[in-house]
Amino acid sequence: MALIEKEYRENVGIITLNNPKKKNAICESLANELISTLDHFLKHTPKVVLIRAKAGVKVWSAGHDIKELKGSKDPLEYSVPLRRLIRAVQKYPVPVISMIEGSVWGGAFELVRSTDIIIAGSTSTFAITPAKLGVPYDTVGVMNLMHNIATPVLKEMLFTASPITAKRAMETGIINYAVKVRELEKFTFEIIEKIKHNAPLAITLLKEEINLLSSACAVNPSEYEKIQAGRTKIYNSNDFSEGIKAFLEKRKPEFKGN
Ligand code: YXS
Repeated sequence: MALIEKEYRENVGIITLNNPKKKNAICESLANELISTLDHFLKHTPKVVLIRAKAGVKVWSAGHDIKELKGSKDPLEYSVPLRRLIRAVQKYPVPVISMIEGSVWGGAFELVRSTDIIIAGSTSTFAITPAKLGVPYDTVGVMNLMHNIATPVLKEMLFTASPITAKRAMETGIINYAVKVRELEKFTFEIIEKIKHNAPLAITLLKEEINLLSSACAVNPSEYEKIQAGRTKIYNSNDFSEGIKAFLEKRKPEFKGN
């Protein structure tokens, strides 16, 4: 069964997440379907791509498919589906807009943050949850999250793993707009119309420049290796396995710091 619906109309590619059974969790097949649909749309030279969920959902996406997380395996290394999907969005030659209804969790929050413009219904919420599951988030992911989120706000989101409202997200620059849910679709397509009538070559270059310059950062290699060694320890830790197990057993995790 297709985990997404795709539509192409008037130079806009529209991708609708459609895996309600798993609250649109980003499993390998959903990530692969999203990537191949992005590629497919390129054949029509789209001006904009929109990623959305079905109208009325309570959960836009529950984040990485926890059932695909395994203890003693790096959950976020370069080639995992979520990493490939986020790179595909960041390198996509036209603006990718995320239209949000419902709650956004974990890796789906990073996916949304990797899109270029984020328009949410006012009742949406956003949470980033490695601390809830004991996941050793990777440096690329942390960098993607850091883009223009004030450090104290990002630390609060990461350390508490609690959702923040669309209003707070807009006030802190995490998203572009929080609008009434009944106006969300109309408002989003008004923004899309404005982009569609501007110069595509200039927009493609601007997106590439912004993404390149905002991810430019010098890291001392030994410091980088130190972080990777720390990550290896964590994804081999009892806490990481406990985080996954607790979710699957529908109970609160008991982290012991080992
Ligand atoms: O019990 P069944 O088989 O019906 O399945 C349940 C859930 O297990 C399943 N489900 C998921 N399966 C895999 N991965 C997920 N992320 C996931 N989320 C949900 O969907 C079925 C319905 O879920 P249920 O009963 O909990 O629905 P609900 O409406 O009561 O609650 C919706 C949520 C989203 C509040 C709840 O499902 C939830 O808290 N999900 C986990 C959200 C989360 O922590 N996501 C982070 C995933 S890990 C990740 O993205 C990164 C690696 S990190 O952790 O680093 O950020």
